[in-house]
Amino acid sequence: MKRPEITLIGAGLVGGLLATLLAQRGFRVEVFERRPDPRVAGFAGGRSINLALAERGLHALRQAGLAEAVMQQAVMMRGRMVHDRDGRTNLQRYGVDDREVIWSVSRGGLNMLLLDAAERAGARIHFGQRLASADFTAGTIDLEDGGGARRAHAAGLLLGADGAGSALRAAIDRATPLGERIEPLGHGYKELEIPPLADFPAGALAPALAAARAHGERFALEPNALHIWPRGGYMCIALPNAEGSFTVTLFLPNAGAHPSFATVPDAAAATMFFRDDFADALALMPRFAADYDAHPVGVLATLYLDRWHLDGRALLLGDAAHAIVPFHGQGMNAGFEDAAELAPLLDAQPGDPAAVFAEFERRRRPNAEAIAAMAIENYIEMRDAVADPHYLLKRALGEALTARAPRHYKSRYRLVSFTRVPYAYARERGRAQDALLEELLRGRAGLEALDLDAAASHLRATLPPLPADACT
Ligand code: FAD
Ligand code: 8R5
Repeated sequence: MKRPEITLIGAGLVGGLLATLLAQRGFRVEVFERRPDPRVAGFAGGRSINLALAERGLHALRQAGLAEAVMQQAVMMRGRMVHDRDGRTNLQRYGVDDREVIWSVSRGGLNMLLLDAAERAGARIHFGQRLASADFTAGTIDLEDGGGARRAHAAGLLLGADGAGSALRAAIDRATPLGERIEPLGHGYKELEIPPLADFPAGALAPALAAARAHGERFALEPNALHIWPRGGYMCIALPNAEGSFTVTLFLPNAGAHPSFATVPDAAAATMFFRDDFADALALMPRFAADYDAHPVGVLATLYLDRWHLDGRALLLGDAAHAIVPFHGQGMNAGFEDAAELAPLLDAQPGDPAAVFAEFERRRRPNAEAIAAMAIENYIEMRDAVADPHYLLKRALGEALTARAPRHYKSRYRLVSFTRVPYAYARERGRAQDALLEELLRGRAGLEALDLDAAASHLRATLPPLPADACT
């Protein structure tokens, strides 16, 4: 059957992977990317920004033959390292052992690896070409180069992987409204940095860290963890970079509370705030003040659409279709899962894109809605529940049930991060498991008087076994 030419907008993470998967299947793929080629220009200012890669994303990379190359530069994160106000730390493992971990990878490095792979597979990427508008009747798109010059281009099958601010989404919406709804979280974020130990100015390190540096240690914190400083209405996190630094992110309400970005507008206010709330982290950020003043406050919101495609002419995927808040570390993972699902569908039915797009939306949209909701819920869990006694008790009971009835109990976090069961299933199963934990714990402040074997029997009698693909 004749294969339509693909016109892909955006060579970010999802665009790069999708271009690779489609070109590997013999599609002719033209990609238009607004930004210059990062492999030539050097990546945005040289700041290290990282992302958490989990099983869904890793599996999609395996489909393209890229998982091994990505893992070369990845740093393992076994669990959450929780930092209390007094600087004490406690590791909460994500999974049962080191087979269930997430990975910190460099965004710039991953993007460049995907661009190389896409070109190797035969995709043609045109950098510095911004989609300005689309004419779906004429079948053309308008592209603008860096100098502002516009040209019309005959479009093939249009795929939009142009991110949360998607221009293709806006163009489709003008032709046929997509039912777009954007829900701001009301909190923003700011990126800061803990440099490698080697980069600390002389005398800026506490004696224990100075000694660690002398022994060749590169990291100022435990490298194999995702660090969290939960503080109730707000928090900091830190993810390790392979070169020894950590990217720190502060999440705060935008306004209407203290602390908020309104009441902590600059480095002077932020330094006082961090002395009170994040003293151990502040001591590891020699460039704190300059970073705080130089880096913008990032916006956090969830994007909901009623439709993801315009009949057989154009389809949105990745953040363009379902941008979510970051608290489950699943935005890229979900977008990679989109790409890995779309490529075989198109390959099987290249002559009927309208049917493929409808089927893709039918399969993916309920799951996008589920991970969007779980991501919002995980903010609450990360920023306060990780230090809440009732939460810790539920966690302990969950672990006891995991050991006694592994085919009937798997935490929602593990279903999301270490399996590929649909997100909507993970959310439903999580709800059912949570109700059972609450029932077992009613009126209790500890596990001492609870018969754990009887609890496991009750679980087996109450919930069906997990599906086979949730038991990896
Ligand atoms: P993007 O990666 O945003 O790529 C869109 C591309 O389209 C860009 O290259 C852009 O230049 C291009 N483009 C935009 N407009 C046009 C246009 N008009 N014409 C042509 N090209 C255009 N997800 C995780 O799974 N784990 C994490 O730990 C994680 N951490 C994150 C940390 C940060 C700081 C942020 C901001 C996000 C994080 N995410 C994480 C989410 C993840 O980054 C996104 O879900 C993912 O990048 C989506 O990929 P995408 O290709 O759809 O969009
Ligand atoms: N995204 C992440 C998790 C879950 C951690 C846990 C959370 C920063 C802008 Cl906030 C966040 C997670 O439940 O213990 N895994 O991966 C990544 C996260 O934030 C990323 C780095 C981020 C957007 C800023």
